[in-house]
Amino acid sequence: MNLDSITAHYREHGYVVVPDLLPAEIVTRLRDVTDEVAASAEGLTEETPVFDFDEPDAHGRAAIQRIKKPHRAHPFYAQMSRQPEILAVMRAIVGENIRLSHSKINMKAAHGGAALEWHQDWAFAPHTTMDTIVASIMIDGASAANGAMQVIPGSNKGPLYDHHGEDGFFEGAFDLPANGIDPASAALLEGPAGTVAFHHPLTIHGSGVNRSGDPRRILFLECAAAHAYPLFYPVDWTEYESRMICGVSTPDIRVEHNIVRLPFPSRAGSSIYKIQAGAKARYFAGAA
Ligand SMILES: O=C(O)CCC(=O)C(=O)O
Repeated sequence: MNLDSITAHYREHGYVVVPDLLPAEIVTRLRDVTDEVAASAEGLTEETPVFDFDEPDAHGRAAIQRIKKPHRAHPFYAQMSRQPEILAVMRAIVGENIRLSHSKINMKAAHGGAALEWHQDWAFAPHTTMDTIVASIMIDGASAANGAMQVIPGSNKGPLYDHHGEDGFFEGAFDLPANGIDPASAALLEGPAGTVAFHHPLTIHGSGVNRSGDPRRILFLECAAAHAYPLFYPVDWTEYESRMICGVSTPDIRVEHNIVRLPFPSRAGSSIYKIQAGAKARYFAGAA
């Protein structure tokens, strides 16, 4: 796929899947570094600043659910956020000046892993403009069997759906059929290891549990144009500046007229897994 067809697909459908974007040696290194970082969690079951875990099994062993902020956990992940092939796509979509907002690796262990219910990232992370984008880098091949992400094509055109429960608390998920959306219309973001998918902040997405015998690990790089200021967390300017990954920073922000509904009040902090634990909408978990 060339850059024009990548951006055209993204703009029309709210996502694009690009196989073979990354050099083979980078894909191998990504898998090796992730194995190495994951090995450092051996024997742990309780949350640490780097790891979240699934519920322990009958033997008291807990699989890693998430590596938090991997760009801080290993320099290779920081390097990944500046990978030229990924930046080329993001620059074509959100502009030349880009900041890493957040990174994470969601792990779905073989025969397990947590489902993530349908949601839009804009409900969690509104900015002053919608010039934000997420790159999902498949560390392992992703398929229907191992809980690949699914997206609703065209949902990037809006609207923003209500991710709050009846009691007014943020639940980080919503019910598709109740909002007239057929989950069967979803597209699967599948591909071999090294495939990179990009999605828009309004694109509805989610994923099921891993029914296969192999892990499903995805590195997510959540990025924003330097002119898009986050509306949902306090900024430490020095730390904020340290996350510039392309071009130059600016204190001049742009403001667009977009619907913003802050992810508050919240009972569960910032982890989507914990936030969705209280959600009524249970499409993927219900299907497990
Ligand atoms: O890991 C996945 O399949 C989906 C991740 C996601 O949507 C999230 O963490 O916000």
